[in-house]
Amino acid sequence: MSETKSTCCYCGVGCGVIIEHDGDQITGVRGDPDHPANFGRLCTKGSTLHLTAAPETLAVRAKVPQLRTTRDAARLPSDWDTALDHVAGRFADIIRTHGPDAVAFYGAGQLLTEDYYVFNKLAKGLIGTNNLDTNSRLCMSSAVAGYKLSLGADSPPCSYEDFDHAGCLFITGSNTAFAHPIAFRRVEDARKANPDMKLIVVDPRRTDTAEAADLFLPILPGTDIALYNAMLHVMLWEGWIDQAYVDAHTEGFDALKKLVRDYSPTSAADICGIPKADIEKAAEWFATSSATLSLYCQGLNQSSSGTHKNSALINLHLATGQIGRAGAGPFSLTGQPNAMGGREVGGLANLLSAHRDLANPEHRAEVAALWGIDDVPAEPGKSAVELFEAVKEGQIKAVWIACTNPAQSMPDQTLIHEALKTAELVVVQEAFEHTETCAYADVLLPATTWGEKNGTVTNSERRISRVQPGVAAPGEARHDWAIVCDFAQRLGHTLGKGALAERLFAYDGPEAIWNEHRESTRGRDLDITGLNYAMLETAGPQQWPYPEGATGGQVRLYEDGVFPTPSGKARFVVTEYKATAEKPSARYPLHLITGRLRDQWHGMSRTGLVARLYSHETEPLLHMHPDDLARRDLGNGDVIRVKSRQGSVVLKVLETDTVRPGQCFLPMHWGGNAMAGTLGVNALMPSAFDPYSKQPELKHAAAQVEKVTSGHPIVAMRRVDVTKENPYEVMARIRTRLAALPYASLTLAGRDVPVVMLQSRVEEHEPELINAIDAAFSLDDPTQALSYADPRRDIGKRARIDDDILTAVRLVGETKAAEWLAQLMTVGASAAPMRRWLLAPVTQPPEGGPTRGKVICNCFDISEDAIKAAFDAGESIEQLQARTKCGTNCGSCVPELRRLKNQYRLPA
Ligand SMILES: Nc1nc2c(c(=O)[nH]1)N[C@H]1C(S)=C(S)[C@@H](COP(=O)(O)OP(=O)(O)OC[C@H]3O[C@@H](n4cnc5c(=O)[nH]c(N)nc54)[C@H](O)[C@@H]3O)O[C@H]1N2
Ligand SMILES: Nc1nc2c(c(=O)[nH]1)N[C@H]1C(S)=C(S)[C@@H](COP(=O)(O)OP(=O)(O)OC[C@H]3O[C@@H](n4cnc5c(=O)[nH]c(N)nc54)[C@H](O)[C@@H]3O)O[C@H]1N2
Ligand code: SF4
Ligand SMILES: [Mo]
Repeated sequence: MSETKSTCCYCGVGCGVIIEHDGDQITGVRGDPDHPANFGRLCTKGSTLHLTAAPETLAVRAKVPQLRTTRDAARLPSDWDTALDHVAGRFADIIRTHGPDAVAFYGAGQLLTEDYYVFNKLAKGLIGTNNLDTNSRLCMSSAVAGYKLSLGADSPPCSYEDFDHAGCLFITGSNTAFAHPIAFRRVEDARKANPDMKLIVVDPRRTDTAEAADLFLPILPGTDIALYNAMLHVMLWEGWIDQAYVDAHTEGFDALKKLVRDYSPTSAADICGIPKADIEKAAEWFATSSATLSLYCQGLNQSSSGTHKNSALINLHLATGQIGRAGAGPFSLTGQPNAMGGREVGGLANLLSAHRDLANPEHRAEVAALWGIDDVPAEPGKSAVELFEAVKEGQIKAVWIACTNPAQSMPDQTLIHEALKTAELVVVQEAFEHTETCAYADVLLPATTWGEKNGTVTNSERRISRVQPGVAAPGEARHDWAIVCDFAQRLGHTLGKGALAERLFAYDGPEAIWNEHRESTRGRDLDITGLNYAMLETAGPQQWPYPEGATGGQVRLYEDGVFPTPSGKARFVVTEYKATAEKPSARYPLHLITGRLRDQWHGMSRTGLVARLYSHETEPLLHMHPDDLARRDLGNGDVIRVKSRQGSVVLKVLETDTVRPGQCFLPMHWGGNAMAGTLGVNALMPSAFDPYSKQPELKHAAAQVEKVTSGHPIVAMRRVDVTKENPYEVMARIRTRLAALPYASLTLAGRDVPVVMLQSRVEEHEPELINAIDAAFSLDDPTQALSYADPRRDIGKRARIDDDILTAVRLVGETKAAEWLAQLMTVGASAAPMRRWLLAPVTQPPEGGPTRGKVICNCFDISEDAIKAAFDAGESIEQLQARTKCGTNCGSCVPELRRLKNQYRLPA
């Protein structure tokens, strides 16, 4: 057995992990006690990383290049030479005929810095197009634009250790407890050490993060700017402005002062739907605390006024001098593990290497000189939404997608799917071949992924960590940077620029690429010329800037009050409040919000492989307030159709008072794979975007909800013994048989033994469809199954027991027992005592069989019912933890334990 130090491939907290392996197979993972982001801790996702690399997951890995030469043909296994020569030939043809802007690249903040760097150089340096954008456009581009507008550079000024020095923490548009769990553990620690610290949380929903707040502001969605402007209004009125700081280090305050006169707390209370007194209290705590740190994420960025939301918040820091000191500053949390690294190398259609701007001719000349080429194209490239629009319009003929799944994650999925159908050539560079986007690939290039890759990433606090391989690539998969460099040289030769391409892409490994990137930062705000790979390995991860000769990275920026603007002063931005692009109307009365679940990652290509990561939220569910359900005569668990102006999806409804009446919440993870028959959640989202950052408004849509009453419910489930069968192959088989269903939810359940779960409605009694489902669930042999049929009532049921364990069930027409049957199956208890009840219409077996509610503590498998029972019996959180260990490992569920103990009510 060996161990390799690396970094978690999920969120921007950037936790260090130690990969346990035998050289061939990853066997375990634990937190790296020496890593300064997490000091040994991991959340539910990080601590199950090894399960995403279990032997059976090889079934869904992309392992060999695949190719089809005509659209109607099936993709066939190929080899690297054939696949890359084919793509080089097609790219060269298109570039020669239509110019370099007829091709485009769409990447991701999950690529390593080295991968990103060569993609950028391929597009902007060799081909001569700036059509290189990434999913960071959906994620961080408003934060980038906000920092640059207000402070002059895209450099988050804070660090995690600032949590320990803050007197007031202002968390807005961030569900830190779910999306940056280990950062939230550090916030919890800081509050324990400093009980006087005030925590303010701004979120339309009562999230687990909000549950922990001293002051919770459940603003109406999209109304942030009105709130921040009103807070500034109060600060001015009360004399809480740090005038000396404003005078010495900022400009533009007068124009802003004029604007915020109109934002009285009374008018903002009305716009935001919160009490005036709470706005005043928030302003007081923010302005008068010893140090105020704000943490923010997609609740600000993913908005049609995302840039100004960022700037309106930064305005508050500048006006009160809450910046450039320990514990103070505007701290944008990055989403993806290398969202920051992508920005460093200029991986967006409007950026260039080392925080340079494409629009700046000097910057273009500097990069051209660094690369040894004549020039970098001046014409800005297309941003994500514009890029896919251009693909659909036929302006862009070939699109190369790497490390992202736009056929799930982009807004307006109808447009995206049409674009991918229209494109002349779609190249997909992926680690897992079961994503929605792979279905459109003409060429699928298999990439290595976490556990196999080698390079660096930068986390939210500007800290660069090494990513190192424990095991070899599966099949013929190659590293992303290597695929790009190989392709670049082939394309160069085809285009008659062979010598140039060979020179530009002559790297013998990721370190050579990183060293070139390092050189590009010399003298810039993110200067890392004092670092090298060996240092990152021996001295550990380091923060930038870290120029040559420095003895350490910089923990905090702007301590001297000098900002990277022409005048050296930070800028107040006049930020006017504008409503979300989509507003509820009589026809679409609900404000739909999207966001994240604790245990799933984006389109679920990785977390969706791990059965236990479904136990916290088992299936696609629309979260709705009880009043809204009652108004529509809906009950918890009813099947509904959600419609927006863009599209519709069918799923179940979850009754919850964590959203206010008039709003509803949909997790962003469920795509067309999990919600078969639909285009997934983002079928509903509009592609309106912020004018400065071009980041789409993925958080907000107007929606209506109606009950689906046609047809009969069907539930089918099957326990998969991974030593005999592959669960993902079982799911794939089921998926191919689902074509006849109008919609279906296809998920996993269970813990050590996965259970495949299908839920849908069949329009009428369709024996062929039901036979097909029975076949997929191993229920087609009547001699092997218990059955019950009442054709006149359209009820039919089957159950199968193998070795005294319930292994498969299918219920049509009447599905009351589905929940406890699933429980019985996942637990794998003896089916004998339940045998008489397996096909009965009972929500609970009379013997009091297993029902437990959702699993709250994933580490120790402890359910909501058990926790509620303990609290009902008078146990404290500490007593529960002492007895069951609940929440004592990764701690991800501690906020939820607190919520169950102490419910907070939202205003109507
Ligand atoms: N578990 C998990 N963690 C993740 C990820 C994941 O997929 N799963 N993805 C990572 C990535 S890439 C990202 S970008 C981050 C995202 O991290 P976050 O932004 O923290 O997560 P979200 O749940 O998308 O949105 C945060 C909150 O914004 C609130 N919100 C919605 N509209 C508004 C508004 O108008 N104003 C305010 N103030 N709040 C609003 C939502 O209710 C939600 O609770 O998470 C990272 N971490
Ligand atoms: N409605 C709504 N939509 C949203 C959001 C929201 O809040 N609401 N959030 C948006 C945000 S912030 C983000 S960041 C996006 C995320 O959206 P995506 O970028 O689509 O998210 P992932 O599913 O993480 O896609 C990454 C893909 O890369 C593959 N992969 C993993 N490792 C590697 C590797 O090393 N190399 C290669 N080549 N491939 C690899 C994975 O299998 C996966 O398919 O979603 C956005 N969409
Ligand atoms: S908080 Fe969780 S998901 Fe994020 S880096 Fe750490 S272990 Fe990974
Ligand atoms: Mo993101």
